Amino acid sequence: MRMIRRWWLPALIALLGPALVLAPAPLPAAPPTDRTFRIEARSFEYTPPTLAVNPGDRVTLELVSTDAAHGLYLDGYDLNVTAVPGQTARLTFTADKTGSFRFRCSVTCGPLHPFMIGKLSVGPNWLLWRGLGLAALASLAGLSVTRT
Ligand SMILES: [Cu+2]
Repeated sequence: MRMIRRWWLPALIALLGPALVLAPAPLPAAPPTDRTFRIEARSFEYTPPTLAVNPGDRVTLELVSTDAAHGLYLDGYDLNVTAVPGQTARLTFTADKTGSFRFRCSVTCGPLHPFMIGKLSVGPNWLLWRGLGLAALASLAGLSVTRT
């Protein structure tokens, strides 16, 4: 068995790896707007469970509970709102942090309360795309040494 190295693959990996990690995320395409989401909370889920906004958007969450008192605590933004049945609770904030943020129920509402979670995405998920790019580079590195 003999190892054959393709000289250009390590060079390509050495160039693309840091570029993938260090390249700044492109500027958001859409200008910031006002967005309102009506979120229905019931034991033990949110509808819709995922929200997506653009960085800089002014976001209003209208939390409506259909059975018992529920809350919504937004990780990363450290915001909380609680809703009782029959009343709409509102929370307005500017989405000035990019990334993926969990929101979870902040009122102990029953046995599955810890699993009452949702997700807010602010901007595209660059971390995921960078991760996929690095994974592709890693498989390329695996191919750079070929047994013949
Ligand atoms: Cu709860």
